[in-house]
Amino acid sequence: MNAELYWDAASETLAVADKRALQLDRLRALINRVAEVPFYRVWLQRHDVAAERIRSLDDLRRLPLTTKDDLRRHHPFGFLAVPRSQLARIHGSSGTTGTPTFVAYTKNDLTTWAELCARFLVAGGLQPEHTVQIAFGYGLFTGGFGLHYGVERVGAAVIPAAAGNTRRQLTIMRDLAPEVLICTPSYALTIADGAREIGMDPRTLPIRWAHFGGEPWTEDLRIEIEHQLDIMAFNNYGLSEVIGPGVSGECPERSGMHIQDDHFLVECLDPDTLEPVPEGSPGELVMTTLTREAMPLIRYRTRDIACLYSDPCPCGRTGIRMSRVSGRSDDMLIIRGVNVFPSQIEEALLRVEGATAHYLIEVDRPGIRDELTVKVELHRELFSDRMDRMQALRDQISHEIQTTTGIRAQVELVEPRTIERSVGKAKRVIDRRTGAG
Ligand code: DLL
Repeated sequence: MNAELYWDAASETLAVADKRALQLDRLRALINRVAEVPFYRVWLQRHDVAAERIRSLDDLRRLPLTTKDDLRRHHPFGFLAVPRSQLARIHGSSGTTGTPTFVAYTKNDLTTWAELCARFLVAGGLQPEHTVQIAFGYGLFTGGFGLHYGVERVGAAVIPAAAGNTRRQLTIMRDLAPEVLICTPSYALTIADGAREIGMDPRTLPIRWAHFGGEPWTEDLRIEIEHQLDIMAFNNYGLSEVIGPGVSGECPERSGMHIQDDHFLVECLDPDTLEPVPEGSPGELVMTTLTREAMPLIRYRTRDIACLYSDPCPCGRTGIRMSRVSGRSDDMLIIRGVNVFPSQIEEALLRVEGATAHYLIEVDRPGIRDELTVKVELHRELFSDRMDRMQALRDQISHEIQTTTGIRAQVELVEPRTIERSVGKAKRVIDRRTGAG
């Protein structure tokens, strides 16, 4: 085993049987810790569940699920398992849907968090001699600070550029020559666009590796960004309630993100029946934080839809892998009775030469029928006055969308730079049927 390929080889390659034993020990300790949280204490007493009666990991299914609404109902500190005096930091979830919730960390939680980020950063090529530009929001969002301390833990230099001000990002990149970029995938596209706007070829930027996360993206978008910036891009996943970034990340195989399952137990459930789905089938990820001190969560419903794979990975890491997140169960659009995820539309668009990854999905219901409109920016050179060419492109995109989703969509081709650029999480959907969006 080449220890340089790992940050913490012993933990990352822990034999599966040993990991199960560790998970079980940690689960029992967790049950004792959450007894400090009234929400869990009441439940455990009512169902007569105690740590010593947890005999196997399957007993996890006897424990309650926790939802975002539960967190909201006990806002702001109802889920704390330690006295407030022991808190070292408080972050907030981005509040993609509804009001934000707060997440608290002890000093040990912050150390664990940095370790977990270090693991996936090193798996994706980060070395102590590198310089890293972090273009995630700093502040309540967990992306900036979470990755910042992960990079420092590895011993690399951080440029805390934060999100936005694309011109300045480019100047920093040009002057300080970081090898690694960290941001959302949609912001990477904005950076590439910004470079072209000032007459710079984005492929000549010094960046060689990137770690993208914080929002769903497709494999086709990876290919597109890697081509535009001439980089190698890695995916990492996390959510504030569970810790932030660091829940899972890709290894050099890039065939799924290894969940750091010595710290997070993951289940994949049918979101309606809450029964486990077969391995490799899409379901909602449900996470139990095995080591969090300040705000441990049992069976937290992430709403993220993905598949799990437990077959061995050639990289030697034993963490179970998750697929890309295809969408959130609450982002899923139901259009004329058909379930459609924005990621399917992205996949369809990127199959068409000439279409860019800048798109907006609009859903209306003018009468009784749902209408789906997809606005797509075209590459400048393809935007033309020739009606027949534009019509052919529109038809092709519409055909791809129909093949992928089963839904016929109106396609509007729009000029370059008419769709608002993201500096963080991209907004892809406007749903006017509910008054939301
Ligand atoms: O976005 C944490 C994070 C920051 C992860 C930076 C990775 C990098 P929240 O703001 O609470 O936390 O949003 C969490 O974002 O439930 C997913 O729906 C989505 N998400 C995060 N990473 C990915 C990813 C951070 N790699 C929500 N692919 C999650 C798809 C992702 N979706």
